[in-house]
Amino acid sequence: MSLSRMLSKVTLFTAIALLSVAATRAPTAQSATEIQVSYMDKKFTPAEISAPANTPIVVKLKNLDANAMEFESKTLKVEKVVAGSSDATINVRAQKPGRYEFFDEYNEKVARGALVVK
Ligand SMILES: [Cu+2]
Repeated sequence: MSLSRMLSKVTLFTAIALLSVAATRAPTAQSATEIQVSYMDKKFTPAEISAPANTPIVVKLKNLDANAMEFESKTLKVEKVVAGSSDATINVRAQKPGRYEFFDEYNEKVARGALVVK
């Protein structure tokens, strides 16, 4: 195949890939599920939260503790430092059904919770 033919194939392939990305993102216009969680004394309340599958999730986190904490989840791919006595909004992408653990990275062993997506 000539180089120019190859390049046009690559361009076409890229265009198709971009279009399919746009197509899969479009239905995400559905409204997000908002969940309130508070944090104090190395505990999340509630420690287990749930959300419907395939819907973006917004975690409204209230750090009631005087110390900063870091909300983190490896499986949800989020992390956010939240100053003491302040609020934060954590945007989580739409997820498949499953159980996703989160924790305060500063107190990872004890300060843990989970998001159950059904
Ligand atoms: Cu971290």
